[in-house]
Amino acid sequence: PLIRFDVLTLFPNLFEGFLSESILKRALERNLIAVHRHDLRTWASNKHHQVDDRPFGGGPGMVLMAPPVVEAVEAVQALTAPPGLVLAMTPSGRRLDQEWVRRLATQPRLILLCGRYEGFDERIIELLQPKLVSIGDYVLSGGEVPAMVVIDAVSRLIPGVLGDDQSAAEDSFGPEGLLDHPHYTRPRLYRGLSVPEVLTSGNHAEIARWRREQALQRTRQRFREAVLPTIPNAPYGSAPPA
Ligand code: 6GU
Repeated sequence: PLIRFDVLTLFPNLFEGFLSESILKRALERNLIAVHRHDLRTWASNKHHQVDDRPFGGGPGMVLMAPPVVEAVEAVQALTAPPGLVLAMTPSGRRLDQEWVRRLATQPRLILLCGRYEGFDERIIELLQPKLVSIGDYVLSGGEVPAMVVIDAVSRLIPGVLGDDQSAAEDSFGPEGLLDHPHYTRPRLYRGLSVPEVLTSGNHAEIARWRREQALQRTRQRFREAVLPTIPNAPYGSAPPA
């Protein structure tokens, strides 16, 4: 495989459907990628197979304990070389973007550590020095969905994973950082809405020009939307504060 993912999680079954359909399924079958799941509970040492505990200092929720997690990562890294880059999935991490995804796709091996509950015991972070990854500014109940996001986004950049009729090069956030242009397929007319004439003209230079202009417009529009909401809950496009 061109890249190997090792996922450490309390819920390995959550990945079942994700890995057994469509693009990921095909990439696994063709040995372009490998995904190995490891149940963190395997490394629980105490008699209750406990991997989480109440926070020192009080407060709600449970904290993932350092010993099982650190030992799990070390054991998984020792399975095969190279040790791999460790990514800990946490909402307090650095926000994942396409540029980071492209860099991750150059790695031979990624170790994805999925948290649950209130978070990781901080000594896990100190001892393993993982890269902390968030997929956006909202809170999920665990790192499994974010780990799937990383596996999906990275895998589709691995040569051969996307079919001939697919392409990563023309996606949103390509080299120029532009959003993708609009797409149309049959039928030509649907509920009074027609396909822009240029797309059926056969003029490929004109089509390329139109698509680029649309991509630029969309990117400008989204940039305007992104900077405006200085007023809490102000609708997008409303007047900026004086
Ligand atoms: Cl990586 N984990 C959790 N639990 N919530 C998140 C996240 C990660 N990224 C955004 N929200």
